[in-house]
Amino acid sequence: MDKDDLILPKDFPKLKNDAFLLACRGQETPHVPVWCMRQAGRYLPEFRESRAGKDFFATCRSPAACCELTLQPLRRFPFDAAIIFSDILVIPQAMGMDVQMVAGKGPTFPEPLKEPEDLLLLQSKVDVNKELDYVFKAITLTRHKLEGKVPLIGFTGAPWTLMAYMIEGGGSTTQSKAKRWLYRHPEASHQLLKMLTDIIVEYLLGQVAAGAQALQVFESHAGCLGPAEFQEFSLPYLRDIARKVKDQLKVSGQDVPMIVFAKDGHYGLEDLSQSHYEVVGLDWTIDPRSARERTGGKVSLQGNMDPCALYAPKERIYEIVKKMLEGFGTRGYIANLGHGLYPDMDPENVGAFVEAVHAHSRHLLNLK
Ligand code: 1CP
Repeated sequence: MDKDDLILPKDFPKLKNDAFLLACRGQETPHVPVWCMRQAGRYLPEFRESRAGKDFFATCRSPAACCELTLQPLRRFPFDAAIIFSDILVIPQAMGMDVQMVAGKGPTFPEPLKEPEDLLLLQSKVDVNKELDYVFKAITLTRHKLEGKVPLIGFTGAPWTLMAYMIEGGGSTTQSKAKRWLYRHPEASHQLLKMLTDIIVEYLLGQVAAGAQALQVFESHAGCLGPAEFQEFSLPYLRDIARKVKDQLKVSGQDVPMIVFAKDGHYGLEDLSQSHYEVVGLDWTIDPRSARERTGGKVSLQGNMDPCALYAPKERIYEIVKKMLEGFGTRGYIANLGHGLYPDMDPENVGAFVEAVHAHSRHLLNLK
C-alpha cells in the first residue's frame, strides 16, 4: 500500500478561495467562479502520461493516482473548484457488476441486466463504506493536498443514468434497451431506481464525511427521456437524493451545496429548480436568459458554453464568454461548459476560457 493510501486526519487546511461555494448559494463573489466538467482528462498530456498502460478502474481504486489526476488541471489553470477523479460507474461495480473500460469503446459491462429477474443477482444492500472506501480515501487525501486552494466537488451518477448503463452494457445513443424496461417493466424499473437511490444517498454522505465540499449529481441521460418519463423515472429520485442527503447533513449541522446536471433535460428546468438543489447545471442547448427566466431566481445556474467553442480562436472564445456572462449575469452563476472537455481540445484554449471568465466578470462587477 502507498503511504498516501492511509487515512489522514481530517483537520483540513483553511479554504482560501470560496468564490465557487458563495456562487452556489447566490452570494456576492469577487469574480464569476469557473471549472470544467472533465477538467481532469485526456486533453492534458500529463494526464495521458499518468494513465498510460494502466487500467482505468485500477486508477480509480488508487487514492494517490486519483489525487494526482484531480490536481493536474489546477496546476495549469486558476479553476475555482476541483472535482475528484473517479467515475459514475463505481456504483454498479459496488453492486457486484463487472465493468471494464475498453480502449476505443468506453465503459463495457460484459453481463448487463437483461430481464427483471437479473435484479436478484445484484447486491441490493451494499456496504458503501467498505465497497467505495477507496473513493472516500481519495477525497480525504485530495482535500489535504489541495491545501485549501479551492473547494473539492464530489459526484455521483443519478439513478436513471446508472440504470441505463447497467442495462445497455455501455454507452448508447438511443438507450432503447433501458427504455424498454421503463415501458415494459415499470415496477422492476422503480425497484432498481430505488435501490440505486439508497446507495447514492449513502455514497454522497460518505463523500461529505471524507471531505467533499459540494456534490454534483450527473443525470447524463436525461435527454433520452420525454417529459412524462422524466417526471416518473428521473425527477422523483433526484429530489429524494437531495432531500435525504440534506436531512442527514442537517443532523450533524452541515450544509453542503448540491448541483443537479440533467443533460438535455431542458423540459424539466422549472421542476429541477424546485428540487432541493442549490445549483442547476445546464447544457449548451439552453439560452442563458431564458434559463434565468424559467428558473425565476430560485437557484444558481452553472454552465453552459458549447465545449466545441473551445476549438475557436482565443479572441472568439472571449466574445462567446462575454455573451454568456451577460446572459447569465454575475450573481448566482458558475461558469462551466455545457458538457465535458473532449480529448482533442487544446489546453491553451481551456486556459483562455478560464481567463476570459475571470477577466470579463471582474470587468462587469467593477461597473456595478
Ligand atoms: O481513460 C480515460 O481517461 C477515459 C476517459 C474518462 C475519464 C477522464 C472516463 C471514461 N471517465 C473519466 C473520469 C470522470 N468520469 C470524471 C472525472 C472528473 C472530471 O470531470 O474531471 C467524471 C466526473 C466522470 C463522470 C462520468 N463518467 C459521467 C458523467 C458525466 C458525463 O460525461 O455526462 C459519465 C456518463 C461517465 C461514463 C463514462 N466514463 C468514461 C466514458 C468515456 C464515459 C462515457 C461513455 C458513454 O456513455 O459513451
